[in-house]
Amino acid sequence: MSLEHLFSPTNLAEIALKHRVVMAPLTRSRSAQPGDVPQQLNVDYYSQRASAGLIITEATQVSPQGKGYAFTPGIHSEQQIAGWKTITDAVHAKGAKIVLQLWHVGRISHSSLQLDGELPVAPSAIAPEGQAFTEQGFVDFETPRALATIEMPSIIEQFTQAAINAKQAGFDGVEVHAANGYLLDQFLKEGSNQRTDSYGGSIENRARLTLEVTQAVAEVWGSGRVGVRISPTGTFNSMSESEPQALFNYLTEQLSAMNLSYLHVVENFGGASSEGFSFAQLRSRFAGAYMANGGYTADSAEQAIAEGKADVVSFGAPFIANPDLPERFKQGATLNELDQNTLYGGGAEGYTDYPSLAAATS
Ligand code: 8OZ
Repeated sequence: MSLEHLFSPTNLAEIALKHRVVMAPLTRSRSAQPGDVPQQLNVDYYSQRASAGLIITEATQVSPQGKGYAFTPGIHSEQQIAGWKTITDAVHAKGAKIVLQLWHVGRISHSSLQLDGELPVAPSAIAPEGQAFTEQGFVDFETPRALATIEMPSIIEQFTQAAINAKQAGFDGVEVHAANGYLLDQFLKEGSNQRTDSYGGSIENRARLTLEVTQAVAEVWGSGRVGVRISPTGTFNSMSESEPQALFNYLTEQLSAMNLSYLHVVENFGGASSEGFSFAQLRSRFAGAYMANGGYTADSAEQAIAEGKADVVSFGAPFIANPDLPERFKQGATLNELDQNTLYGGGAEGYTDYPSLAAATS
């Protein structure tokens, strides 16, 4: 099958891409300790993958409070900004584009990961099911502390400052992480949001924080360099929503009016069913670029773009095991298999030692 659409250039508003194979954000928990600082090992990993049309970094905490997993990087300290700068320099030297994913985990954290052992914060005091990944191993989630209405500006401020820091670190833009059960998704979906203030209840109220954060970040970067990631049907991290179509149609219309770079839609993650949900309704409501994600192959991505269902497609798992994924797609080459045991934490093994085609044939 020809991959002419997948390998044609495009513009995500202000961000120009040489082709449409995007590296999805991937948590790998390998920043330097203490301080959650990007290091040379991470430079090697990202520069190996710089043949992507666009790299979206792993989720990166906007503040100490926004952290929820051991060893994930931040973008709130001088050392972290300097560490990220070494990554953006290396990726740019190879001619690729890279945006930073801005992350606040909300309740998907643990007091042992928070400053002064404080409880994680969330829209409502409802504990998620499951366990947090801490430096001491997996521990049960706690019941989070519900944010007071007067604290909401400080949440927006955390994203704003992180967006400013990302600019200093030399990125091409930022992606607001409003997917997969983290803070913004916790506000969006009713199972985790039982607030009675202007941030809970109606769809308009539940969408408010995501819209305010995106607006604030767009003021820092210019809207054409800001993307937003959503997972309308996702149930990962104990998410539930009875009216996802109405909620995400509304959110998408509001985001569309901001003239953003792209909308990044997790169509499929962790086996949750998307039956009955129309991603086409989001696509038709969004004026900017639509980035599809979740279980795509080169052929299904080509087809989605050819049929106008998406503008670009992001690949997660395949990019972990295949640093030269675009080249493998072009050649129709076999893909390396992913090692599930080296996804999170550790060093170079399962991180920077997956072979490229060139290495395998030399
Ligand atoms: C898997 C493990 C840890 C974090 C996400 C940031 O789902 C994540 C994540 C996924 O967006």
